[in-house]
Amino acid sequence: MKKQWWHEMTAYQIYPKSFCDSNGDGIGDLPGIISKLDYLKDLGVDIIWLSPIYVSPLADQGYDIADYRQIDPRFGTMEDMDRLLEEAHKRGLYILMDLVVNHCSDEHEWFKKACEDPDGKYGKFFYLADVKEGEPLPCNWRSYFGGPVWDKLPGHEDKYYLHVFHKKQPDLNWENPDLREEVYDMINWWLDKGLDGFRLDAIINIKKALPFKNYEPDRDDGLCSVHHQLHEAVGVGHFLREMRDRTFRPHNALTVGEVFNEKPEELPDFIGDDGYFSSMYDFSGTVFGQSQKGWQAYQDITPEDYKHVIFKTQAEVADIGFISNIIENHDEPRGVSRYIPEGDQSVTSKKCLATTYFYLKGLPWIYQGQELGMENLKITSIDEVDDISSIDAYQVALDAGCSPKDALHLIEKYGRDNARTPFQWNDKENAGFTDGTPWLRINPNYKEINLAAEENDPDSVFAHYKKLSALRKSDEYKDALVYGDLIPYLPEKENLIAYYRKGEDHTMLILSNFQNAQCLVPLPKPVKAVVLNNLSDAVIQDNEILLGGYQSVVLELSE
Ligand code: TEU
Ligand code: CA
Repeated sequence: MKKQWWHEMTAYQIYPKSFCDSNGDGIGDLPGIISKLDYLKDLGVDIIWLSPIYVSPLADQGYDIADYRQIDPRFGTMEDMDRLLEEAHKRGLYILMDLVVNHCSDEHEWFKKACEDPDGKYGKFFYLADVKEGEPLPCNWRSYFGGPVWDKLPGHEDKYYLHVFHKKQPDLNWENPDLREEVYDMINWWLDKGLDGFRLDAIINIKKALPFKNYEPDRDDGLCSVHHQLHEAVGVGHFLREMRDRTFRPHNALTVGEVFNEKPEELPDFIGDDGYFSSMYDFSGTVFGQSQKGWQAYQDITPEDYKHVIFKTQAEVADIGFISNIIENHDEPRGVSRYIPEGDQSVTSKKCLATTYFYLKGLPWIYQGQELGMENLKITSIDEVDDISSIDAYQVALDAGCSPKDALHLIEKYGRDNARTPFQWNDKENAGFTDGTPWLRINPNYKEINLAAEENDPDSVFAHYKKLSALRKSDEYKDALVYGDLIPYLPEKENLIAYYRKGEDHTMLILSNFQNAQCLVPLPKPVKAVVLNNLSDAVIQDNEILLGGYQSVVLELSE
């Protein structure tokens, strides 16, 4: 793997709607983000990805774009965006936007024109099909947000359009070179403006298995998961390579793909030195335990499972490329609520999880609020839920026989609102996020979990994230913590997640005890230094270390 300019950096995801509201309308915005750039710099962040801020009806919170070249007024203006780029670059920060080009909004002018003239130029930007009354749909795929992927084209009784996500997110037809040209043009327009790169939304979906056909239904609705066709679709690489060569590569842009279903043998194509993207996320922890049947069939992830999946990815990626490591994002529950067994969430266990994933080989990502140890949200009624995928999953769970109480509990565990509640800046009204009424309610735990409380506390989760980032990029340890090989240590020892990072000059051993009980761990070599510790003591004796509950240490070993 060739070294890249961003390998030593720390990346951060902002969900703009919930980050910082500057004008009291209850919605986070670009001026709010600009006002927090110094905060991010102080945390140790170098790269910022903004979830979508383009003009959008917000049917899927901005992942339904009506105009790719305008900022939604709720988020600010193009002048704000230009100022954000300028202020970020002044501070040595890089900005990535979200590239959502599997689909657009049904309120995009392309789609409106397609409705006006399905046989014209813009009709061919989408997947349209003639279906007469009583005839079957072209295929029985189930949209990611529930229901068939086909809906009636507005204004036409016998025409349907494809949407693998929400019905307000019509899929763009990447088989059409005219559509691809429009997309490349738009990407170059942003990169020419000075944008540093993109996170590529749902990008694997741009290639469909054609012609459309039915697969074996996997629920009583007679539909099947989109995954069946994704598995069969061949040739996405052609589109991805073309897009890279026409846009990202000439601009030396940083790109991070959202890819869920890669096969290990495809990793070099995706993130090798000549890969389609700079990096892509490791979702192996995210997808663990999922089921096509719905959330009621999901299985929890234990520390042992977590260890298994992260080490598997690390072994597969090895030196092929640089994976992006996460514990949460705007689609997932809070990492501390997911990966730490229920009831064990504490400042210590949160730091333990943080250390564990942060020093995996790859680019560490922090999702807003993660650095405070923000947790999942409690729900008392389905009416409190905003997330469209949770609303669908709730119904699916009820249909499968769950009680309303159990179905709500599933949403508390897996729903997307968990990560979308506003950032907890302080313990004042609305957690300091807004002077108005927040668009989504604040997690009531903001009185305890908030930046103001953590900022000057050397033992806070926040302080720990600062240390994690600083240590990783320090001149002293980056040879090991950024570039060093990752080798699992005692992988069979239950509830211990341990690995070496072996650099040219340093050998580090990262040990994390994922349980409340103590754990005695043999040390392979004498310890030269304890460089990070989430407890005040490290009990080392006779080539052994006695780790306390959820203790996590970074040790430098003697050569
Ligand atoms: O997510 C892609 C994706 O596959 C999601 O459907 C994911 O499985 C789901 O959110 C889990 O509940 C991306 C975005 O990250 C997501 O926010 C968007 O809703 C989606 O694409 C459509 O653009
Ligand atoms: Ca606002």
